Amino acid sequence: MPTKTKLQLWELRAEFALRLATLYGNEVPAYNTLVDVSREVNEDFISKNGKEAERLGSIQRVTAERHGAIRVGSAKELAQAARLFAAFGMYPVGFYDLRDASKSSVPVVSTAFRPVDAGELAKNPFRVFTSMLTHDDRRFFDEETQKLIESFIEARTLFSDELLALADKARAQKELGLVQATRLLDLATAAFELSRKPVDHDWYFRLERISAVAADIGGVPSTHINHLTPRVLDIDDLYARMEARGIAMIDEIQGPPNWEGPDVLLRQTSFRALAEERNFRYPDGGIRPGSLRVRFGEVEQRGIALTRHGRDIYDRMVADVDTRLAEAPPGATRVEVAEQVWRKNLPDSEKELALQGVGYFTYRVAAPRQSIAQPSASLRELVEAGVLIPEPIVYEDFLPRSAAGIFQSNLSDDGSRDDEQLGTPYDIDRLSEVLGSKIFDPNDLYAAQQSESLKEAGRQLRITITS
Ligand code: OOG
Ligand code: NI
Repeated sequence: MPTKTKLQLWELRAEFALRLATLYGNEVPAYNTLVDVSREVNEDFISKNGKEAERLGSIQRVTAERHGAIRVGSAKELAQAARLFAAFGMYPVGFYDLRDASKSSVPVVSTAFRPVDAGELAKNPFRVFTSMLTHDDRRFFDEETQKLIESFIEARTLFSDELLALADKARAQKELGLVQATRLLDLATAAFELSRKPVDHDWYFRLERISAVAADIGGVPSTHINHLTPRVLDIDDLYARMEARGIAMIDEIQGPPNWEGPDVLLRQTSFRALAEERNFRYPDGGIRPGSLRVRFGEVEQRGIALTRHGRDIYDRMVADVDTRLAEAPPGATRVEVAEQVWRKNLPDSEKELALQGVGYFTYRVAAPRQSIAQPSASLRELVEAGVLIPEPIVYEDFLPRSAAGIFQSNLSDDGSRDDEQLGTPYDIDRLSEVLGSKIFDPNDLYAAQQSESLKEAGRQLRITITS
């Protein structure tokens, strides 16, 4: 904890991330192993690759970088979570519909709370993937179950009035005095601690038959961190080292394959949920111990953010990989098929990723004004002449299909869903209403950062940069 009289939002955020890591490491010791191995992977990567290794984030940032995942049960709880995260300078970005992204029963819609500007991200990029149970979705819950979930959720308090009031104060003042900051951090961290209260056995397993995710949200008296994810610079290396330590990982790394071209978007993998002891209350009133497998360990490797055009290419490649894999001879793996599809569709250099408008970049002026004679020049001319240097913008968000894969790989069975029923429609606007504040579109944030840097380069060079 910094010993200052006042803490800025980013300092509160950094401290919040540290405290959650301590809490989670005490609850799930395997997390500490994952962090140790991640540190080894990053140190080795840096010593092998030098300065280049820091292209997608300084080593300080990457070492401190984590994302958490939490799950809440209602619109009210989500709106309160938004107030809480705002105290740490974390705002909702992106909309993910996991109901459609998975075959099994994952009845949630999600957003991620994170810093939105580059300076804040560089100071501390902590983000929390936050999912809300869609208890009104008839594909999963009949009317009776919906009502029961609603009254169960309504009767609990995740975030106290004192906590929310302190959070509102931090947001309004953009800082908090040390005493109140300490109180805010104590209360906020405790809100994500695994509850020791007994779990109602029959209610929990009634929900689990529909969806293990629904049971984890609506079957217990409070919320908790589901996982906390460190970032590595080489996820293939991490995967191999974890297996070598005898830790069973999920079958594959989600997201883009390992290939010779630039890393884009996000690659993730996880180890399976571990059994944790919980107390259950049975209908006879007795309380007896049992175990649940809900929380797991995940790790991520981040790449370059893709433009809308780049994202279309990515989505088409994912579909293409599925089709080819279905037609491939037995034994072919997704990763092998994906490598071929990627080589065919994606530029294999950062420069082309930038110039073909596939990835987001900022542009640094490298040569003096005298080197350009004309009043306007194209971006390609300027980059090829070495006047402007493209620097990648890192992807700060998530991927719905990978998220669904992560949820799914940790379910012991698929649960149940009735696709004949009509789902409750959710999109970024509806979830913004639920939240009480506008959810940022990640594309808008990246595009603004890119165009701002081009404008600045144009000013410095005193020319018009054409696309
Ligand atoms: C969230 C799963 C999604 C990710 O990294 O894509 C996620 C959850 O399990 O609650 O964390
Ligand atoms: Ni995650």
